[in-house]
Amino acid sequence: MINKKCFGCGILLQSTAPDQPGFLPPGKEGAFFCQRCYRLRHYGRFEAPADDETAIVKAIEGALAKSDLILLVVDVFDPEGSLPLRWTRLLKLPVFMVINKADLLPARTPWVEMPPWFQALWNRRFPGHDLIGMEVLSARGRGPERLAKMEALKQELAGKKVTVLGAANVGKTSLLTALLAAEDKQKAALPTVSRFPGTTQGITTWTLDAYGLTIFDTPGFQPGRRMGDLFSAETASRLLPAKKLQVKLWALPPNGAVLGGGLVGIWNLSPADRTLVFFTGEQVTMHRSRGEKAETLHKEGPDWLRLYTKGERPARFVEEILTVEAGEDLYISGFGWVAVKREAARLRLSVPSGVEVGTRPSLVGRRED
Ligand SMILES: Nc1nc2c(ncn2[C@@H]2O[C@H](COP(=O)(O)OP(=O)(O)OP(=O)(O)O)[C@@H](O)[C@H]2O)c(=O)[nH]1
Ligand SMILES: [Mg+2]
Repeated sequence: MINKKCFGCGILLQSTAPDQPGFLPPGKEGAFFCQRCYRLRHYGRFEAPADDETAIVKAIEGALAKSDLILLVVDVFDPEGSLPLRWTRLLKLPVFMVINKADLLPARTPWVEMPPWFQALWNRRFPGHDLIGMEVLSARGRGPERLAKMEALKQELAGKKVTVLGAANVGKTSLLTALLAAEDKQKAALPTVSRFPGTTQGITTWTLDAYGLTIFDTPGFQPGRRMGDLFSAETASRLLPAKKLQVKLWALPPNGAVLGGGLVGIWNLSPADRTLVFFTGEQVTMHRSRGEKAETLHKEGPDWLRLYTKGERPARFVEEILTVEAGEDLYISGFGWVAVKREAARLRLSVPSGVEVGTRPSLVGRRED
């Protein structure tokens, strides 16, 4: 044991067991990053984290015990997946919500529409827990506006000890990096961020002296009901939008279907055409079809359609028939959503078993049509 934590992911470093977490080759004991972080940062090669959810929750509780405040990070692409009910037991301190990845929203969507929408979801999920503040931002990116947001957030949090909490891949470490960026830190001394869930493995502690602010970054666990949670880290990373959401509008005839990534099938069971707007990550192939052809394509997931790594085909799909009112979304956690325009639509949905789906008031696009 070297008795020092990896700067990148927070794991305790050691030089004795190459196949165990936190390994640093002998002779490299002075390095800041474990071998896993080194490979991830330099070659983009990801090795799954060792800890299970119980160990992660224990580590998070340790950080919470030293904190005044929770900085809860949620991903604008997957509000429901970012707010699993299982958070309830961790919400022991005042909560400040950061709605991250706002850059993914269509250009015409005003960011100011997000806080009231997320506040309503929060109230439905965690009644009795108050939010002490909310901020919409993009942890990734550049520009003076982003710097101003980070400055405002640091002032808001000044003098506090803060635990950053959130599901895997929502951008906790990216937010921390953005907060540290203006502090003149070298890139090489910043924590590891990646498109794979499970990057951060232990608690890392950061201080911003000018603000009397201490930040604990934490590992995120996979809540289990997001699409990516059912697959390998590689497939999960492909579901993650890296740039503005792919928005596709279709007038779907009766019995017409839209298929996505070999993962989602949606059929229009309404008696007439329905206008549906699909929001997904840019790597999801969407395809319109109908009849027997649609059933076969969805069932077989041909190479050109499927997003998941070959061999990862879900064992079981479940079907649901539901009515989505005009002005509502049908959300598929971790995959995206379908906004229904003008008239209510009766839809048949097929998704891998275990994924959270449901209807909600439209998140964006109220003036998209
Ligand atoms: N488009 C966009 N992507 C972001 C933003 N913030 C983070 N990401 C991306 O989301 C992915 C996950 O970011 P991380 O900061 O590693 O997420 P995390 O919550 O720390 O994840 P774990 O450590 O696995 O719990 C990376 O690919 C980031 O580049 C953002 O504001 N906009
Ligand atoms: Mg992280």
